[in-house]
Amino acid sequence: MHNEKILVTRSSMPPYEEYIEAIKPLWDNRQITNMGQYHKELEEKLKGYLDVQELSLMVNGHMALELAIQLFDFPEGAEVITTPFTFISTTHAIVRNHLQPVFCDVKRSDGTMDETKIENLITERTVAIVPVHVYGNVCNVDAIQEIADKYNLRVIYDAAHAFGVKYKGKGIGNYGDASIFSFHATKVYNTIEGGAVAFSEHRFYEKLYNLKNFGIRGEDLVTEVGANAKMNEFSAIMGLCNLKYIGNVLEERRKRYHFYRKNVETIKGIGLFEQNEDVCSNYAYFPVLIEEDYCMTRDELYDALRENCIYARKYFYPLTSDQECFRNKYGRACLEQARKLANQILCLPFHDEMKIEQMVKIIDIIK
Ligand code: T4K
Repeated sequence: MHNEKILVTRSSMPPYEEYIEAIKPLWDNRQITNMGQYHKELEEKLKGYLDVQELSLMVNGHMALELAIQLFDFPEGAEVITTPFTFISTTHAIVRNHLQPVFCDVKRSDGTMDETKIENLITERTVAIVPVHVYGNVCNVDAIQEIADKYNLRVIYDAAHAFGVKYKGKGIGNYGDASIFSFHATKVYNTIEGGAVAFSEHRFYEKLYNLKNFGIRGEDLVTEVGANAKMNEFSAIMGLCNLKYIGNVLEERRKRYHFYRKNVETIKGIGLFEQNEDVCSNYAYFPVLIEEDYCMTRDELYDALRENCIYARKYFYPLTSDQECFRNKYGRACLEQARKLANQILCLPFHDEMKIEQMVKIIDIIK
């Protein structure tokens, strides 16, 4: 235990024999990709689990976001209001669609986009809002929709962290025009690599099908310019297997989350995000804020943990707007709160199989 590495997360996997048994048929029929039987089955099952009307599986969360944005045929150079306090994928997806990100500040309470600062950023070139349910914390979806309706904007949620989250009893993928999920190995639920777009307008299903499969509609027919973003059958089967255990995974996470919370919330200088009563959480991450009155800086604590083989991560520092590829390009608005959070944030190791001794060790070091 002394020198055991404790990483920020650990992939959930089904029992080995179960997965091996489940992939056996692939050796008979040899259809291992291109929307096979398991792809279809997983799409149906996830629609049910996530409580959404429509869902299109993707090769990963990033392509899900890129293609979800592409769905709307926004004019080149149009502006999209988004958050810089996120994984770089969110901003890349906007820029790779030839759109301009306009960064909005976030809230101290939960790290999501500050809805009171959106309207000031709207110009006649604004076409959409891309907020992020960061750590599974739900954005103020009602206020954001109101603004979108007032200015005729699309809302595309990056719900990469929000698998299984419910808001006011409804699946989180029901809000906005579309939401994307990530099923990456590091997420609450994984298909090794994978993702999905959830939406309610059925016509988007056909369009996303084209976008993820080269626009091919028949052996001799290509109707649209598309990418290749299909989920393969090995991933789909991993998804089907993992889905059987998701209830247990979430319960184990819930217990560990409350154990951490109870033990760190009383430590001077350690801040936590607020919990929202309307949200049924998936306990995706355990982020803490290392505030001014803590006995050392965030980076010093990060180093102290590493010296003990504990690999906490600075998700999300630096702000995407401060990354080398975007710096001085799109900045305008004041990002005071976002920058403060980025400098204070630390995600502690957290997953469904974490041992209580590992958590105690981490808590003791922080204390
Ligand atoms: N939007 C948001 C808000 C996102 O956070 C993400 C992804 C996306 C969009 C895009 O979705 P995807 O295209 O990725 O589906 C990780 C993930 O690669 C990335 O999915 C995730 N967000 C981001 C926040 O974190 P890294 O570079 O920190 O991963 P890495 O390799 O350092 O892994 C961290 C720890 O996880 C390891 O120390 C051990 C554990 N791990 C990792 C892998 C790869 C496992 O247990 N199994 C594994 O296979 O990016």
